[in-house]
Amino acid sequence: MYLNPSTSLIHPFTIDLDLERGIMQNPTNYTRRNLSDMRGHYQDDSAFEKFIVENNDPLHYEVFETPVPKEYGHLMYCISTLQPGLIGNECFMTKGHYHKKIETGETYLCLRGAGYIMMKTEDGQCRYEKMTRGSMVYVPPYWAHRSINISTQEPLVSFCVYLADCGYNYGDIERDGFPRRVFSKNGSITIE
Ligand code: S6P
Ligand code: ZN
Repeated sequence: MYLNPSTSLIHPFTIDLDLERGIMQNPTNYTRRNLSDMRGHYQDDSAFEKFIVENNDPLHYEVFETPVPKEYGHLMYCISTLQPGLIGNECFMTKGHYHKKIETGETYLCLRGAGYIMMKTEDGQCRYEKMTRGSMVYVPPYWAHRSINISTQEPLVSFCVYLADCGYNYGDIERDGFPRRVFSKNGSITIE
């Protein structure tokens, strides 16, 4: 058997997903972001601070992972569950990131809810793709990506697959944001 020295040989395994609740049973890695972790990302800073105080810094989104070696050849996957709500009129969203290995892509399969994957490139292109149950969005290499929940009632639950050694670059999005934002005004969605 030929073994690539940069890829560990591990045993196959199975994990159970609760598709409705948007959780992974017994995840090894669990990331919880509260709304205060999103400081600087929403357009309306005063609505953001007011929401935190009035709602006691609520849960914003969660990521459940069962890790594999962070090495060339392995695939990582997660369930990402984004709460519904608005800051002012702006729909709840994740921070968003480029992959550190920017030449690596990702797939997002929507399990529940409704929203968008907002994407941009370093040379200023911006695109978005709609997410409803059963949509599988392909995020190609070089595109930063964030999830946006357009429901005010239901979480947006995604199942994502990406290269285990892709890494994260959050700093560029914290500095520059995305060119477009998603708002819900009197029940209609606008992308501005
Ligand atoms: C990882 C993938 C998702 C996000 C998750 C949270 O490559 O894109 O697991 O990490 O949806 O979003 P963010 O923007 O905080 O990483
Ligand atoms: Zn990613």
